[in-house]
Amino acid sequence: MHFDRRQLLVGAGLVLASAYAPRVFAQDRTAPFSLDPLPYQPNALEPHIDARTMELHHGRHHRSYVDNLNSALKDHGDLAKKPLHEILANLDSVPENIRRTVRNNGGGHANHTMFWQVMGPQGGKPSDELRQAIDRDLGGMEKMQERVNSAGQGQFGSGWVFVTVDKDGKLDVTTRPNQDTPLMDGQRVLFGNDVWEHAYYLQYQNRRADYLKAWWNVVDWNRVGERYKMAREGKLTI
Ligand code: MN3
Repeated sequence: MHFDRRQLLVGAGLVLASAYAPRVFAQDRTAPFSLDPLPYQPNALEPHIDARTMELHHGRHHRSYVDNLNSALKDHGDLAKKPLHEILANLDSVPENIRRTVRNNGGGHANHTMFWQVMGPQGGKPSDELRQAIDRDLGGMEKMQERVNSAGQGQFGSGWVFVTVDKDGKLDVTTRPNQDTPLMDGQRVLFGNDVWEHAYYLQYQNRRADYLKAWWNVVDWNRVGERYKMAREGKLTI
């Protein structure tokens, strides 16, 4: 049987489209928040991220952010009616006695919800639209990776490195300490990497640079592309 290149690409596209049926994003939920299951097996990202790290990171660390956030909000019915991105963008209006808890754990919930979504065992390639934005705003794939790696490496202590996207689709690279997120400044996160030691220490020990480099192997560009499209449509929240 003979296939030309175009037929092969169309065929591959169909397979990918079915494998990547839109996932329900935890976008606009309100409290009590819940921990969604990992969208793949804990060992799916090996050899780049080991299963034990994934189990602990998702099942213990992320779960504790969700539990702590819910318990902080449980006597604040007004806040509990707001979606997470709105709470995070208006931390000044969160009562002072729970503000730090909401900042740390609400940020942690938003950051990790994004994090699991943008990784996967089948990385794919950025969509044409996203690729053009990466070329235009970040100097291409290679330069973007260098910039993200170097920002992630330069984040002292715990934190995150993010690629943000604005409503015009413009991309930028930024970092935040702890569980802070650009959502707290009303921005949107296209994707990002967790540089807390809990994200890599079992496998990489203190070699954060090796983890940052290896992480690109598990970025799911199909998912990132979906998020880019949602951002352009004003539908991306967390
Ligand atoms: Mn983490």
